[in-house]
Amino acid sequence: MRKVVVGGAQLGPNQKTDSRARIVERMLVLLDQANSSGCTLVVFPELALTTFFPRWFMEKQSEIDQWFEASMPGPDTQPLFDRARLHNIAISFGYAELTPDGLHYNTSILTDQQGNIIARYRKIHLPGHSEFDSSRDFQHLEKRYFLPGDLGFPVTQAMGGRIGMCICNDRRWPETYRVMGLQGVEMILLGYNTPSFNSQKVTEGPEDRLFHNALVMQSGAYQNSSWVVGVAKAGIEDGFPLIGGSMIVNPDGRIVAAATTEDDELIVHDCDLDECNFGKETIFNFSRHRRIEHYGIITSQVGVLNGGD
Ligand code: CDV
Repeated sequence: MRKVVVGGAQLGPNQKTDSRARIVERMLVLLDQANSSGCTLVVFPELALTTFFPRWFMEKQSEIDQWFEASMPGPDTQPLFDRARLHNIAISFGYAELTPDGLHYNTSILTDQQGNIIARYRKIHLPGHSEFDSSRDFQHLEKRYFLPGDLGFPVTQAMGGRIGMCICNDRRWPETYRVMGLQGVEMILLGYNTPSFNSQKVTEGPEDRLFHNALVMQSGAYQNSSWVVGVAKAGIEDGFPLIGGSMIVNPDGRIVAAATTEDDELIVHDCDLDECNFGKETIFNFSRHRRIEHYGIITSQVGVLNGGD
């Protein structure tokens, strides 16, 4: 048995006017709760430290950069690392990263239980658009503010197993899970900020969004025989609703813990990484069953080619 007691630390909304310090205080409360529940790993959402600022159109780089962290930890985030170390809890959270070279990424990090950053992931599937779109009720300007991640989908030896990360829209793409699956991933940490409505299709509301959320995480877990820890930033942020639906999914694709609110809420499950073994050795034994001679177009072709012949 390789046990990791995982806390999924869903955050309620962060408003534009909330300071980093105030948001970190709420994260510390969740960390303390996680400690009381015996957690050894706590996962926070995408862009945990700020509002989901890509919903706003900005032109001035100085205005954009105020949402980014130039150092991690920085003065506002150091208390998170200190509290996690005190509790002997590894943490993972998302934030907007400004590198020393001036590059902008939508990033997640993972620490060890001593508060050292041991893995970093930069979001690869950036949804949305790069220019103001007057047809939308709200913007989704990730393509404007972030570069696509340049680190691939790394899987790291941590917590006695193989841990990977991805961010929000990545969870909708089977390639995300499979690239980590091929590195033997046993637990995927995944934060998200998902608007409750599709700004381009008014009929797609929260019920559909929650359904798709569960569908992709459950299938990704099952098809790669890996735990998936999906954690939302939820609730009404800057007047725009985000879904909750945080969940922990086991390697069989079943939801074993689920959030019930759209607020700060901790979900906990005692995960045994050895539960990944059965699927990886049988139906999803990749080395026995994959037929890569037929998969070439997955990496040589981006869009759909007409005809297919
Ligand atoms: N933050 C995200 O990546 N959100 C997307 C929205 C645009 C649908 C998501 O896939 O949830």
